[in-house]
Amino acid sequence: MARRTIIHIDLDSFFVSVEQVLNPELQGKPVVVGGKPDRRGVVATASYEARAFGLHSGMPLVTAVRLCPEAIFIEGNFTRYREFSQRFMAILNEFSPFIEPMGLDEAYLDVTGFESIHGSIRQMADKMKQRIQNELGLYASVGIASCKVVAKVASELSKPDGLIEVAPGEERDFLSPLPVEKLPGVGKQTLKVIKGLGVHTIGGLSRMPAYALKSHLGTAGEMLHRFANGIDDRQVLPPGEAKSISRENTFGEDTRDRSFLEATLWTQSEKVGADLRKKGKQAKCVTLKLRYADFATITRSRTLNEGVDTDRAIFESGVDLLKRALAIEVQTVRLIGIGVSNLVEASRQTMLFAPSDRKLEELNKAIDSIRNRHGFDAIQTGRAIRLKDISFQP
Ligand code: TTP
Ligand code: MG
Repeated sequence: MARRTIIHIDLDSFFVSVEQVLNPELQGKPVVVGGKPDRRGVVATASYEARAFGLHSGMPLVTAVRLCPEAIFIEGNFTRYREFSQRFMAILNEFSPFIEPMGLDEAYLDVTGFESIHGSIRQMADKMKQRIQNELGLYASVGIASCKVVAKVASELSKPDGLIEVAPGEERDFLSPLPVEKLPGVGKQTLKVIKGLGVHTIGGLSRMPAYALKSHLGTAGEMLHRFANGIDDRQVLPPGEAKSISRENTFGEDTRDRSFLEATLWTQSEKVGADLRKKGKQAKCVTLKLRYADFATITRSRTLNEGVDTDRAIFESGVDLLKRALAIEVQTVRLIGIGVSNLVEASRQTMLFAPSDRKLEELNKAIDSIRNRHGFDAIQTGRAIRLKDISFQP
């Protein structure tokens, strides 16, 4: 994948800071948004002055008042926060159209190549911070790196009012000494497992064999291993851009007929593949969904090393997942579906593929173009013949 530059930006103590902007008397004081301390409830956020007393998001208010009796407790007003959030996102939008908001006060921006406009990405980030401060009165922290996970860790580490830029090639060295809980994706349960393996730093995690993490944590383990090594090819996805594409069908009658299930899967794979190619994307994850006669619904996913966009590749992963699922389940199937996710830009290096893959790609393109002109049913491909009496939604 070509080198990218990603910014992660997150406002400091967001809810509290908005309250402090609207009521300057609160500035410089320990302030908590979350509710009155005489009620049950938790801290939504605490000002940095209150954090110095050990207060943090999620802490019961009764604990917060015990640790910091002089704190000022505010109920909060979500409408106000949403309005500040919209103004924050509007400022970011002026810097890059490639922006993925995460909640109200945080976003990723793809700013690859934007240094020419601003001198450097760091200067660009400084301008963003300055405008947010001038126009909203809020402070933001920024991480700049070659991928999302490193940018996110960098902005967290820089808080408050900070900026950390991790140079390309320095990702691993940057992450390595940090405690493993700083890595996004490491929640409470995962942390227990990882510490049980004697690992305490992100560097320690990066040196574990990937298969060992997989055996303890499943596919999440593989992802964390990549993250710990500073590898993360997740794209910055503006809202509205599909994060997954899928098709599913419920049968009139439950079945375990393997060739019928596979034929259905094939037709679904063709539709998913066509959507994927239309968007110019490839998928790095294929998910099979099954609902059994008793309505129990399962999904089984496979993560792929390379992005795929051919019908065949999607189908083959799906069939393999189907075989495994049916091997351990005796019930008949009511619903089958297939989806793809973890979408990446389609690489334009088709010439590097094996000739047989190239042929497949060309075949898919030819079929796509006939179907675009004459409708999906204009062509029936081999496996789908078994389905001739069944009509599908497009
Ligand atoms: P965060 O960005 O996680 O926290 P923050 O902005 O308050 O502080 P900082 O980024 O400087 O560490 O969350 C943004 C807002 O979301 C936060 O102001 C309040 C709200 N929130 C909750 O309501 N409950 C929570 O558990 C968390 C973590 C946040
Ligand atoms: Mg924040």
